[in-house]
Amino acid sequence: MGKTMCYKILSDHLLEGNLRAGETITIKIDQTLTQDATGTMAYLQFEAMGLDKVKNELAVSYVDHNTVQVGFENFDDHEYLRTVANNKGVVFSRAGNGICHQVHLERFALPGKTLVGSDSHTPTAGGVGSFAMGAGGLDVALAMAGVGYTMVAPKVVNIVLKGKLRPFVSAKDIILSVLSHFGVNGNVNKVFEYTGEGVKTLSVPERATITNMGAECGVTTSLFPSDEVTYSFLKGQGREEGWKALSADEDAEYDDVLEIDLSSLVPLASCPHSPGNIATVESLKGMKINQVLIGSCTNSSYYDLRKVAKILEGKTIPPTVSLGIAPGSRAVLEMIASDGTLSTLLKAGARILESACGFCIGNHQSPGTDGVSLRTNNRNFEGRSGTKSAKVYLVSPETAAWSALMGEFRDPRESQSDIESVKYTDSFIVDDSMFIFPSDKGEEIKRGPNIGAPPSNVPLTDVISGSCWIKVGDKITTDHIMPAGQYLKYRSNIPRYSQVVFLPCDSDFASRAAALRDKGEGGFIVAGNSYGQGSSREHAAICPMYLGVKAVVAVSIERIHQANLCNFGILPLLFDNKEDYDKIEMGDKLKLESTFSSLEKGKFILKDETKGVEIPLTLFATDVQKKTLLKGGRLNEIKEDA
Ligand code: MIC
Ligand code: SF4
Repeated sequence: MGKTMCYKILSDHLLEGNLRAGETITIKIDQTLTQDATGTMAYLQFEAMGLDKVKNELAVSYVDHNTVQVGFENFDDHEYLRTVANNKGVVFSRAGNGICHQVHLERFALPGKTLVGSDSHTPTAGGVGSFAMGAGGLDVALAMAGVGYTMVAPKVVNIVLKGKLRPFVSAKDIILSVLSHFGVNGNVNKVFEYTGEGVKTLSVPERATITNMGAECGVTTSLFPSDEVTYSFLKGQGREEGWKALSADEDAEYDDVLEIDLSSLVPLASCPHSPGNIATVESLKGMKINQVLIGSCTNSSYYDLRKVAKILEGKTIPPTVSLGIAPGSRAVLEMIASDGTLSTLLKAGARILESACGFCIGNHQSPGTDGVSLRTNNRNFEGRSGTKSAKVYLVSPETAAWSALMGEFRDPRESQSDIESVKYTDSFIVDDSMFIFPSDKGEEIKRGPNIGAPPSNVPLTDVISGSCWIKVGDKITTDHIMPAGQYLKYRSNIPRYSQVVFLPCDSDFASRAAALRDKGEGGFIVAGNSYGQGSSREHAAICPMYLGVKAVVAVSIERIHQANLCNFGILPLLFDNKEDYDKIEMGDKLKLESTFSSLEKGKFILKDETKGVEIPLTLFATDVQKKTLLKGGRLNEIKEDA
């Protein structure tokens, strides 16, 4: 039987375990990436491991999330990141150089390499055939220390692309159609592998838009084959020596197959408040809009912006619309500046934003009250934009540009622009001057007052008594658990950041939890389906841990968040019977007994002493993670091993 591309790369990197779907395996990690909002914790944790230098092939630290810099905190973080990178042998990408995933794709990602990044959109690099996964900062720190990455061998879903996209329909519409099929949950431990004749009609940036947003389905990663299109892209970047052909065998067997006829696709949109709420743009036609934002790691390439400029050319946006455009990297900005595209965008009334995450993470450009915002990024969770009452729709750059001109939701196929005259090109400006490559003389590490040590947990106790501190519903994202935007600057200051745990759901949570913790109670979070979807931020585990949360009891938990819970010693427990979710109420007295033997068996009984019921639960953890949970988290294990 032939092999999938996924299993070819995994078997090349296998360190331990049986390479069969569902088994726990450990693989060698070639490359790592971090960004500033998760990077400070990752490097503090790396420092705690006591190593002089990183041990993996390539480690890159990007500054792209916290570049608004209100107050001293972000600049201090950047200085810490710059100096620790220099000291530990990490390549540093300075603020202004661009968004980690766009820049990594341009300058470092390679077919057949493994990459883990402390950001959930790391699978963007799958656009060139890299096996790239998002992970918590601690897992990335371990990969930098040369420790293999332990994961569940995935099921592989084959997405067969047929035909060719029609004008004004683009890669974003492909991934939105994948999302409409698979949804935002139920895809844990799966990999999407794209094959079929349609693949060769897509450029690398288009492929990367698709692999980027596989993260919204919750898959481990997404992969495109490495072919002549990949070669030409890497050649344009001056990196063709890293190319190799890589694809699935003709007779590879897959766990599931979805066929998409590209020529039948139409412009689509993700409606509020989930990337999985898909509608056709045609069905939204006429809805008035206030804001259009083009950019983010999903759709900010040179090709994207040239298509946008073609639609805007010679026209001006109406006074009721604010249009912001953030090129994905400094190289993209340089290219649009040198060929006249930038001036077309400016003449159309666009506000040019920094090459950074910015609006996507709610760092700026919050919409007005009840505003309708069309964006080309990948997440539209309620409140993520910084305005709770706003409605954010995710669309392609073509839909965004045409709607910006019309002042309302409109299908870009109505536009008369000669979009087909915009040809994709692999001729890029390459300029590495905003990278700092590590030198032999390690610089002294600078730490501002906002940077505290990562806290660790206490080891597991045999009895956990406490109560249900919060009960939440389905699809609780890490943005609900740990809001970003204006609070991002506290990422390196856990006591301060912990004050906003669950703020969007329950503004009293943090103070109530801290008071109960101080009385010696243990905290239980009770949740529905797909708890912890979205980002890789380990703060969604660290801060609840800091407040005294001991267990999450849920119907289901997403992959990266489950790993983060284990890394910080919080038990991830799943209801054996979904209906038991209804039995527990907030404030109920809860108890777990004989946790040591329960951990061993993977089966727990939760006593709800208020209701007088016993609820059977299954531990969602591998054997390796069970050991971590017993010690109260990975940091304790590391300290013991040292
Ligand atoms: C996101 O898009 O949600 C983020 C911000 O990039 C996160 C990382 C973080 O919270 O710092 C992610 O995707 O992992
Ligand atoms: Fe940055 Fe947004 Fe991409 Fe996250 S999704 S890395 S915040 S651009």
